[in-house]
Amino acid sequence: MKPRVLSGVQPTGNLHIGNYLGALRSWVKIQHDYESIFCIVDLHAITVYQQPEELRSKILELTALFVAAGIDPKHSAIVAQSTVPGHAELAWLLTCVTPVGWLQRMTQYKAKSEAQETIGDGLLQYPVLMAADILIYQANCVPVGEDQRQHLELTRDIAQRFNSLYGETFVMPETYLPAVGARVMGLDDPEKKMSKSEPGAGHAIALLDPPGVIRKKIMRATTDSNPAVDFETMGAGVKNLMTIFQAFSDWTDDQMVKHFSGMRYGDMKKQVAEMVVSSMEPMQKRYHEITSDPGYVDRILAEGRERVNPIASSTVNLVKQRMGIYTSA
Ligand code: AQP
Repeated sequence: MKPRVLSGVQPTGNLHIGNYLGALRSWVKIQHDYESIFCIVDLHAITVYQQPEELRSKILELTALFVAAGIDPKHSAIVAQSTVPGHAELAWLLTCVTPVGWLQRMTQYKAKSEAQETIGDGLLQYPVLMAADILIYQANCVPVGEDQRQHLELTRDIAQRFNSLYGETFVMPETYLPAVGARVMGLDDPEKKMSKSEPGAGHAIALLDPPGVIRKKIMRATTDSNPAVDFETMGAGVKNLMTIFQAFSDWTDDQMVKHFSGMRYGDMKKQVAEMVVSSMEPMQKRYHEITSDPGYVDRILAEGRERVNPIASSTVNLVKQRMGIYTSA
């Protein structure tokens, strides 16, 4: 039996090249080495208010983007998290073994709660739900971007605590980070992670941005006061553009240094833009083909649910038995 891989993305805002290089591309690369489950984590999305109609359409858009990016729905289950009731159920069971101090220490909680007038409890519980997403499938491997590393460590802590209280139950999941592109920074502010929820037209490159928009965003990206690329002294903005190029091209460090050293920023940006545009084009074409069949995405989500729901139910049952909760025969 193949080991299992699990990961997810929130259906919020527009999926960007950071989400792609940090997560989605790894999924595509490794999916056939594993029994693969990829989730649209809509229960996570509502930890911050989402306009309901928009959320509904983002779930469908994201499913189509998974397939357009190369997830093979015949092999990999694509699942809307809320359609498998076990995720929320297991999250509650795990909440009961999770000290609140562990959750308050999470950097994403601190950052996201700062931006809210009133902090919903869901924002604090977010990493417990994420632990449930992973542990419910006994996933061995979780490919994510760097920003999720802390949540993965917490998942292992929760699993270990449960196992020590109630006996060996959960598999310990391993974090999988891409070698290049695990943390893509904002084009307008390279000190900040590229993020869907960050305002600013020049911040992120969305996967569905037309070529002209991609070019414009990259040409306006923040650099530094040097005139040309110098790998010894480059600032965060130039480094980020080099990371983006390298991640899309799969070039080695040596190739990057040979090709770009001394290149003026204007010329370098043009090459980065063309690399991104040509990488996005096939995905965008496929996305438009997929969305021209109105029932396709719904069928994929229904099939995904069918495939994973029995695994989820069996884990929830096991956890209930271990905890002593009543389970019908
Ligand atoms: N800038 C990034 N670089 C590399 N990987 C990234 N990821 C997110 N931003 C970057 C990875 O994308 C996956 C899905 O992320 P998510 O939607 O679950 O939420 P997030 O991590 O909070 O991503 P965003 O874009 O910042 O969304 P919002 O603004 O809605 O919170 C994860 O594997 C993540 O590591």
